[in-house]
Amino acid sequence: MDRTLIILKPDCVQRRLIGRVLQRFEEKGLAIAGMKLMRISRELAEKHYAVHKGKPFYPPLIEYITSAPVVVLALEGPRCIEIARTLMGKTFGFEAAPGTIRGDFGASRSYNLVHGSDAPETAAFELSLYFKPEELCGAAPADAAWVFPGNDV
Ligand code: 3AN
Repeated sequence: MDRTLIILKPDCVQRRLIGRVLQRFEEKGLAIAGMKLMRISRELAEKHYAVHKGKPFYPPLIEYITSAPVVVLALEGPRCIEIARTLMGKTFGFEAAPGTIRGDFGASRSYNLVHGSDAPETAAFELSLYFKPEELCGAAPADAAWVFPGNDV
C-alpha cells in the first residue's frame, strides 16, 4: 500500500486549521495510518531538509519548521503521494490554485501550511524520520471498495 508523509506545519497549527486541512485529505479518500502532534527538533529538521542545505531559504525554513508544534501524518491509499500533492497545490500560496489547500488558506512563499513527500523514495525516507514502524497502523478503511473500486487509480 502506498504511503506518504504529510506535515501540517506551524502556521497551520497556530491558525487552528488542523481540522479543515485534515478534512481535505480524508474527504478525498486517503486513510490515516499514523498521526501525532510534535515539536520538530533542529536535528530532525536538518535531516528532513538536507537537500535544501546551502539555499538562501534554508536557514529561515529550519527556523519556521522548528518554531512551534506540527501535526505529522502518514496517509495511505493508491497514488497517495500524487493525490496529496494535488490537494496541496503549488509550493507558494500566491501561485496555488483556488480549491487547493495552499491556494485557499494562504498567500505566502515561506509559510505554506503543509508538507507532502514528493516521490516514493522520499516518502519512505521521511516516514522513517517521523514514525517508528509500530506507530503506523494498516488503516484498511471500510469504504475502500467504494473509494478505490478495483484499485482502478
Ligand atoms: P514543496 O513543499 O512544494 O515540495 P520544496 O520541496 O521545493 O516544496 O521546498 C520545501 C519547502 O521549502 C517549501 N515547502 C517551502 O516552505 C520552502 N521553500 C522552497 N522554496 C522557497 C523559496 N524560494 N523561498 C522560501 N521558502 C521556500
